[in-house]
This record gives sequence, structure tokens and C-alpha cells, in this order.
Amino acid sequence: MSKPKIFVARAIFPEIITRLEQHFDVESNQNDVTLSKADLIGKLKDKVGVFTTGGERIDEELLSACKQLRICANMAVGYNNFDVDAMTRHGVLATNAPDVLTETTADFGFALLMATARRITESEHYLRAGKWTKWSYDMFAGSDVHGATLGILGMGRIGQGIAKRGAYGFGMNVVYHNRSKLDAATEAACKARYVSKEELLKTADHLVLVLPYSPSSHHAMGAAEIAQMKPSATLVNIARGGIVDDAALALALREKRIAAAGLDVFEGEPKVHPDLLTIPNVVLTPHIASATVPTRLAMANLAVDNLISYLTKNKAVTPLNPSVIATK
Ligand code: 8YV
Repeated sequence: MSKPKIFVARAIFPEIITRLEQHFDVESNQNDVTLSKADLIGKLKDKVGVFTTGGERIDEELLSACKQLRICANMAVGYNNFDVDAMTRHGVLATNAPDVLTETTADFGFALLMATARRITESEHYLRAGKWTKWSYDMFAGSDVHGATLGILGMGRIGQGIAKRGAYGFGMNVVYHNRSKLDAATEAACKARYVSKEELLKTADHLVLVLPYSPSSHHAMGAAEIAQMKPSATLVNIARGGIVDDAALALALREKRIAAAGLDVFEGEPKVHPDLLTIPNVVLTPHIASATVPTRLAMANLAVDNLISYLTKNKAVTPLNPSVIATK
């Protein structure tokens, strides 16, 4: 019997391809050629499954053109590249990759906070440029992390991981804002207190964004929100580009209306707003919060688990629209 046909949309660990080949007839983009929408549609016309990595848009247009498709497995916890409603209408299962990246991503969120508050990359550039000729009392003096107020916008699993690092590791006072207040036991475990968004913006010394992107969170941190932050505050975005208005942030940083920012995600990435590239008080990283080898492998394997489970057993490990399974 012929194996179900699937497409792997981006280059991935060779062992992941080997694992997929045990179950499927695999076509993969191991050369990592940039695929246009039309190219992706062309690849998916005769496929029942696709392994995506977060950048491939699965929407009405694609689904209408790719009638064989039964499952899209995202190797990412965020799934704003999926139009889940359209997928449900077309009977296509959507899966993401939660949990396996939580601690790694929380580690990175904290690392970016530390690098931003303590001006680590800015001072390294200064040293590498040969500008360090003598010590001075205020050279790269930043802000303290220990004992400061840590604000978290978006208190899902990763937000909770950052809260615990701040509360237990650095004695921080943790406040958060979220669509819904956490239950008392989870709040106690994170030593975190629920506040309004306004209070969060006004009180945080370090504000970390970890909320999912959706049209309703677009520019959740725009000029008006940034204006409410303390002039001494730092802002860290490990969520998604588009949650911060990057142009407004660049202006606020340039005018020192907030002290510094750490950004792992950008509006329109991999393009970065040109103003951000010329401002010293911002740490910039290329969307690497989940990037450790074990975690990226675990994320990829979870996407594979979903493909195998659905296409061979009609089950899914982490479905986003499980109603599709019931109807099949
Ligand atoms: C991914 C992420 O690396 O999981 C997510 O939502 O943002 C990152 O961990 C990225 O989406 C590419 O897969």
C-alpha cells in the first residue's frame, strides 16, 4: 500500500526526516528554498499533511486550492500563521507544539531581560570596538534586576516560568496582567499578583511580553502604552512581532522615555525597523527564544507525533481544533 504523502515546508534535523519517512512519502524543503504562497500551494495540492514551522500561512486561499490536505502540524507553540477557523471549515486539523519549549523559552526571556537591564550587548560592542581605555564610575550603569518589580503581560505557561525565575531566583515582586486571572494556587506558585494593564505598565521596572498574537493583541504596546511606563523601565518582547508598535518603541527609546528594550521578535521579521538598528539601548536577537538543540528537536518531534498519530490512527497529541477529528 502506498504511504500518505506529506510535505515538510522548511529545512529540519535529518533525523526528523528519517522518522517521517518510516510512515510517509516525504517531500521536504531541505535546501530551505524560500517558498511563495503559490509555491506552497503547488507543493500541497497532492499532500495530506504538512509540517510547518510558524512562518507558512495556512488560510482560506491555500485550503481551497489544496483539497487533499488533512493536517497542518506547526513546530511552534504560536499559531498565528494558521487561520484555524478556515481550517475547521475545511476539515483540516491544526496542531501546535506547546509545553516542550516552556522552560527553554522562559530561560531566554530572563536572559534577554538581564542583558537589557545590565546593558550587556551595548558594553560588549564598546569593548570590541577598542573604546575601553579606562574605568569610570557610571560606565554602562544599568538597572537592578534583583528586588525589582517584574511585570508580565500574558501569563500562560512561559509567563509563569519567567515569573518563577524572577520571584524565586531574584527576589522580584511579580505582577501580571492576562485575559483571565490565574487560580489562587497557580498565583501562589508563581508568587505573582494580578493587576490591571494600566497598573502593570505604571509599576513594572521590567516588563516582559509573552502574550499570543491575534488581531486583538496587535499593538498591545503602542505609543500610548509605552508612554505609561516608568522612564527607568525596560521592555522585553519574546511574544510576537506586531504586539509592539516597533516605530513607536524606537522613538521612545531614542528619546529615553524608557531606559531600554530587549527584542527577540519584530513586526515584519526577518526585517527589523531600521531605527531599532541604530539605537544603542536595545538588545536585538533573531527570534531564538526556543533555540536550544534539545528543545528544537522536541518541538519537531511533537509535530511529527501529531502527523503520525492523525494520519495513521485518527488521533492527535496537541490539536487546536479537535472537533475536526470527531467528524472524520
Ligand atoms: C519558533 C516560536 O521557533 O514556538 C513559537 O511560537 O515563536 C518559536 O519557538 C518559531 O515560531 C519558528 O518555529
